[in-house]
Amino acid sequence: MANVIVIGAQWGDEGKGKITDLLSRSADVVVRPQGGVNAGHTIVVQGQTFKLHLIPSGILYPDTECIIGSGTVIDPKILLEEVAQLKALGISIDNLFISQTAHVTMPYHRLLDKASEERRGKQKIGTTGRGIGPTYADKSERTGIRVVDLMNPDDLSEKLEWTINYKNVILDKLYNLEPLDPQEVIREYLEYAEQLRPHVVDSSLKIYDAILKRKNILFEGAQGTLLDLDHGTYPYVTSSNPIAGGACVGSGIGPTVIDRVIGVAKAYTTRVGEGPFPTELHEEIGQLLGDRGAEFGTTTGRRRRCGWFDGVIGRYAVRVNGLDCLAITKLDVLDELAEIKVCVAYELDGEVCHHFPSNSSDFARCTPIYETLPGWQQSTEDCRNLEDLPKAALNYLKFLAELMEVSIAIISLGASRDQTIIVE
Ligand code: 2SA
Ligand code: MG
Repeated sequence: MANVIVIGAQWGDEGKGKITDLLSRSADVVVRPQGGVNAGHTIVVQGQTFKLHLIPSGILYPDTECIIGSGTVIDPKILLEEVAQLKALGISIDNLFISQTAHVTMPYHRLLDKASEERRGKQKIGTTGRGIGPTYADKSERTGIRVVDLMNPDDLSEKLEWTINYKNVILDKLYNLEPLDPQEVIREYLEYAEQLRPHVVDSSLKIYDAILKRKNILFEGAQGTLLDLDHGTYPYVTSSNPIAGGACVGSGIGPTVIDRVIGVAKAYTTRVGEGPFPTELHEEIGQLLGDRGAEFGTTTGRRRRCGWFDGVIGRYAVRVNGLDCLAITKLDVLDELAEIKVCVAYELDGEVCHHFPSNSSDFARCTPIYETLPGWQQSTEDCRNLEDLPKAALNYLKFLAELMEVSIAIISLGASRDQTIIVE
């Protein structure tokens, strides 16, 4: 197992939750390096569904240490709700650790996220409205509140009073919104602080300690490559770095300790929120994928946009993440189709384009060039070995692997832990 990064190779929701849950079995430590409560991982264990936003999926294993890393942004209210949900199901959270240098999402972040989306009108990003962008903006602007500030009531009061008075000007003058009462927010957050305190650690040190002890560490990315702030479809991206490099930054460790990077991709493509999506299907088949794949946002319940597999994006994900292999999820969703298309290149202004264009306006003009493959029109849900798969399904996977020049190590055929084929 060694030290592995699991990354989303598309626009998020690739099924990283299930894959990390599987790999967590052999992990001693699971780290969530970036993102916040915008993420949503659905895990089904023995018929029970867990929806996790911030807490790494490893929490379901009692002996796995779970660390929310310093590159994350933490909404304590939602984190504590998640904790309560787990405790109610009898799951211990003694193995949960929170980085003291992670940033904290405050009520004004949520308000500003929603207000700025509204103000953008047609230019809106389609954020989850969870205050993610504004929290990371404050981090960059160096006015953020960190977990360590929460742990020190005097510091917190001083910092928050100043910050809330400043944010109130923006809320009032720019958005005509009610100002926040600094004292009320301080009181609320100090209460959260006391509940979180036993879990707060120096996360980089804790991870390094695990590295020195040669423990197996799993870095669980949130969102996906195309939502990366630097390398995604800007501005229709999230405000963190979901690519493999971001896992090092968000954990406070160096790249030399990483042994393997696994990309997770659906057997088709989905996207939630605004922004270009060349292989999007607006009609029947898109509807079918959405229905069969139950494509609704875990956090917001929004219907996800669906389309064919995009090999250009796949190759891009291999490149920017340095992927060693892929996990292909939701293959079973394609079971009914007579024909399946795969985007092998784009057409851009009359030219064939094999690489993902880093210029957003070029990307928005790309149209897909497809190859059509035969479907298998039989259920794959109960396949447990490669030999069980219909020939056309094997061909489809082989086609994807050759197109992206990467091996496929895991195939997922449903939400349960056992609906999985491990190839190598
Ligand atoms: P934000 O809220 O600032 O991070 O939104 C910016 C863009 O990032 C997208 N984004 C996501 N895309 C897919 N899945 C995500 N998590 C949830 C899920 C989403 C949900 O698992 O389903 O429930 O709607 C996620 N989080 C952020 C977002 O759609 C914007 O395009
Ligand atoms: Mg998700």
